[in-house]
Amino acid sequence: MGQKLKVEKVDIFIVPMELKYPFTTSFGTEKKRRVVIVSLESGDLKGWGECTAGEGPWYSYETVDTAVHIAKEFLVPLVLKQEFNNPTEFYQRISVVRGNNMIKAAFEEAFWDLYAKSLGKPLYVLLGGVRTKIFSGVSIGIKGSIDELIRHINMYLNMGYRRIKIKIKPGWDIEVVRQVRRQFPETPLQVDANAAYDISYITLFEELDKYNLLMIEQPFHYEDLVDHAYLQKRIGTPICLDESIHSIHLAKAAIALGSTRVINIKPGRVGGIIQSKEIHDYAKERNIPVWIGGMLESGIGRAHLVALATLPNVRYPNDVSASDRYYHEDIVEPEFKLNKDGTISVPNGPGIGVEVKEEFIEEKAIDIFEWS
Ligand code: OSB
Ligand code: MG
Repeated sequence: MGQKLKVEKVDIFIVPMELKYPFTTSFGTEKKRRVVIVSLESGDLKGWGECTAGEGPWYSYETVDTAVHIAKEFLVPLVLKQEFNNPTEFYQRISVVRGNNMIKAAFEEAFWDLYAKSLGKPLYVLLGGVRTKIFSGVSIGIKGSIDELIRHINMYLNMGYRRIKIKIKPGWDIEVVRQVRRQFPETPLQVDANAAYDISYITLFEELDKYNLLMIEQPFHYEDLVDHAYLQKRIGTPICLDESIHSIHLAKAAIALGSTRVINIKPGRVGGIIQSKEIHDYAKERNIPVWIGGMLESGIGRAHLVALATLPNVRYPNDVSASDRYYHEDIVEPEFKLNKDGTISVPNGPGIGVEVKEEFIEEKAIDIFEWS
């Protein structure tokens, strides 16, 4: 068995990363992310995690700056110089902080990487992963025109992606889906509303139900489990909740109410890998398939997503695309690449299994905080 790991040093890097294409959802456009990278050191080992908070409180209330504040004032003092036998002990220690899941997830991810490296094992093996390649889909933002969207879909299908997700919002929905379906009648296709609608749009969803979509992601407000359940009774297309599911508790409520038939699991949103796994396991027992969502992560967050996507109840393609779908240059080596069969291979080295380009990060970082 492993030995206790003492967190001897914590580093936080704020790394600006420019997306290749602006990413527009019903709540706004992202072009540049300030990525918050957390590294934990013990002896000669280093573990890495990534915070998925955005610039503004749109997808979630967390932002880059609130994440850094919670890290500095609360999380670092809880873990620095402390010893942990395993990730569960680490998770319990930081659980005294309510909410703020994205920055807690970054710390827990870093500890998992450290722990897996201390055992010399790949992270996905420790998590109970069952596959060495994961199915990769692509999530495409709202574009200036339907023609432009169709060009992007063609580009990604030609690269080998096997599932397309498009964003919808009022005024960019039924006509878009109609034209995309006409061009791509057989392509596995799903839509994501990022909570832009309410129950008054029920006839629009009954109409969308006719387009053989894999699922409809988060149509309504993130707190509205009841209306999602009502909608799910009226349509055959599975509803998949994203924003609504912040924890195992909400996953239980949504499943019990019939608000969701599929769950998008994002470690940042649910507060880490342990919570992700707990939701995965609970859904598995109830025959609710899951898949792993993304938040435009750099290679560090991506590596954790890839490890989670190896779990057995991940039964749809994931929003985990190759590094070059997002960024000109990633911060890990090798970068994540798409195989010809639309999969991404799971790295087999210890921990996250990819090398972090530390010099590159130090050069690019606009802020670095260190504690030891
Ligand atoms: O709702 O899934 C979402 C990106 C930012 C915020 C919310 C979402 C997304 C995506 C991108 O859809 C998925 C990816 O990382 O490829
Ligand atoms: Mg979503």
